[in-house]
Amino acid sequence: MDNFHQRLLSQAQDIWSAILNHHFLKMTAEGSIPDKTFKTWIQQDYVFVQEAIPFVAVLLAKAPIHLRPIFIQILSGLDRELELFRRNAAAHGVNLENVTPSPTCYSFSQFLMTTAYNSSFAESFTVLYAAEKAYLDSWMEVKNNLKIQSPWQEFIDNWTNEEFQQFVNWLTSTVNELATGKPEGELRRMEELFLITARYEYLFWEMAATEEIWPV
Ligand code: MP5
Repeated sequence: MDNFHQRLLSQAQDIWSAILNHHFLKMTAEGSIPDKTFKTWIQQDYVFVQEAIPFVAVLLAKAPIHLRPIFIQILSGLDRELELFRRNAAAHGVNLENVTPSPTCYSFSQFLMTTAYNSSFAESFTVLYAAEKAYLDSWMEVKNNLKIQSPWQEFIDNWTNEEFQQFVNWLTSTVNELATGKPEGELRRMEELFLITARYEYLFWEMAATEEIWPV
């Protein structure tokens, strides 16, 4: 199926436009984002990426054998990404030790693991696709509207570079392949998980922008 990803994206159109119009991204592009707000995102996304490793590892365990090599690459890419977080955190005085995951970060990470364990490979893969596509499009929005020399350039480059774009292209064609021949019930579950992931992506920017913490 060549266009299942279009069905996903068209179902998520309103959520996607809310993500791309989020003021966290606008402020980052304009350079008006308070340091403290951006640092909240660094801390929470560091935790999120740490938790994405077991999620991808469970996907690897469920993956058809010909996809294993690429899943191994994804895992080592995530490990390198943690290094990028640590380097930038050290340069900007951000403490990454003992970060308490915010309600949104915690709940999004739990959702990843629950999906990986309880859903089919195609369904879990759809969650990975949604999360990576949301980051590509979000950071592209920042890059295309950048008004300043950003102190956060390494993060912008990380999710907009050629290699990452190609990775998301691969995710797109693979989600289409996985959808091929699946019964409508499973396609609907893929769609539902895509929408939930997109909503979490919106919430993640909102969480950082409001510096969300547990109220009690
Ligand atoms: C990604 C991320 C991208 N780092 N954080 C959130 C909340 N969503 C998506 O995933 P990756 O694996 O860091 O490219």
